[in-house]
Amino acid sequence: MSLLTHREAPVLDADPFTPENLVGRYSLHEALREAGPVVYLEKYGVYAVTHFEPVHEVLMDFETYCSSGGVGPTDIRKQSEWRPAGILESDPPTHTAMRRGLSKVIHPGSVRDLAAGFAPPAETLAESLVARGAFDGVTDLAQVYPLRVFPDAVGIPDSGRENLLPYGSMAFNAFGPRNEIYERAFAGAESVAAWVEWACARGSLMPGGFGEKIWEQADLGNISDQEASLLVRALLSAGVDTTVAGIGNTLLSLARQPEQWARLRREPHLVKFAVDEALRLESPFQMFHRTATVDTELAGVRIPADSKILLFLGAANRDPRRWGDTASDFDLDRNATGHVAFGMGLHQCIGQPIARLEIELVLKALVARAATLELDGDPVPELHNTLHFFTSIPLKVSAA
Ligand code: OVM
Repeated sequence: MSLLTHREAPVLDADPFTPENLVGRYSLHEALREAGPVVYLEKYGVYAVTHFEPVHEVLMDFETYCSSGGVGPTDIRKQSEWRPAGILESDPPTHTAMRRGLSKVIHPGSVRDLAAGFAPPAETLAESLVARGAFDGVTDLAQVYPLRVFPDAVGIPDSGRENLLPYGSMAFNAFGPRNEIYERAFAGAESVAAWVEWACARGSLMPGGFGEKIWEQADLGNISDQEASLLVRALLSAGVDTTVAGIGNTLLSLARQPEQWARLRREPHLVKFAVDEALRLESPFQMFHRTATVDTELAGVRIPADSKILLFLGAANRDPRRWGDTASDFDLDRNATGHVAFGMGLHQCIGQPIARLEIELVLKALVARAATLELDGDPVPELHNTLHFFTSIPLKVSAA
């Protein structure tokens, strides 16, 4: 097939990063999907992909759509970023050693060992919140639980942990444009980034955690010292905000459909399916970029070399072409596997067993204690360039 047969992408002036479009993201997704599988966003000079099929194709083809150009809007091969590139912004062969080193540390077996320690805090929290009858799903639970279990599992030093959420906010907002949201996230950037650099160092980490095990990979010669530090950084930046969002968004999905809670009460073994369905429907990580390495074609649309491709994971996860007419409903009977909330392919989230464990334990503990879960006010959305979550979700529960 000749390149000449490929269509040019429809050109749109839509801006996915305005407050209106971030809060109303699902109407924007629908409009973008209707305009075509791949559209050119004039304002940012990027190709936006919203259909499931081509999003999946891009994620799987790391040679045509590389990560070393950065997963934000700037091509970091041409323009340097606010911090050195890590595993997320690398391609094979650089990526290979880092990924292999990290997979020796974080794998289903090592995560299974965490469950014994992660379960009791989930139960204690659920117990006291159900006793209260009304609570905030975010500030009382989604933000509290991950901070109680995850930093200890990594061995992050006690002092300065208040920097974790601000650092996550910097890392993920920087995958979007340099707008007001970005500026706000970077207001105290210097001291936050300095703490993180310190916390990732071998001497700062507490013994027994994932952090120390990553440094052991450097001792074994599997990765360099610099790579070890970058891998600990990856856990710090990607391991907190994302699970806060995952827990909050799961509670919201269920509170909106009380009959689904009743079903979980009757069939608690469905908790793990509820988590996947919530990750699909209200995906915490909504958008990031790839960079085209060559002139190519995606869903019949011409893409010139060096173009930035903006992947809408959340739109792909609600694409009716893949999920049917009920794509926008939470449905415990749906097979949600194959969603791209954790990405797909080479860079697929390596921490996902930890994220799943945290969300599942919180949900299991609540399902065991609350006969009902309902909204008790309006959720407040966070304005964020790439993450989708709420700063408040008022909930009411009745004790079982
Ligand atoms: C980083 C990093 C690594 C992996 C994922 C991520 C999804 C960030 O190096 O900070 O966000």
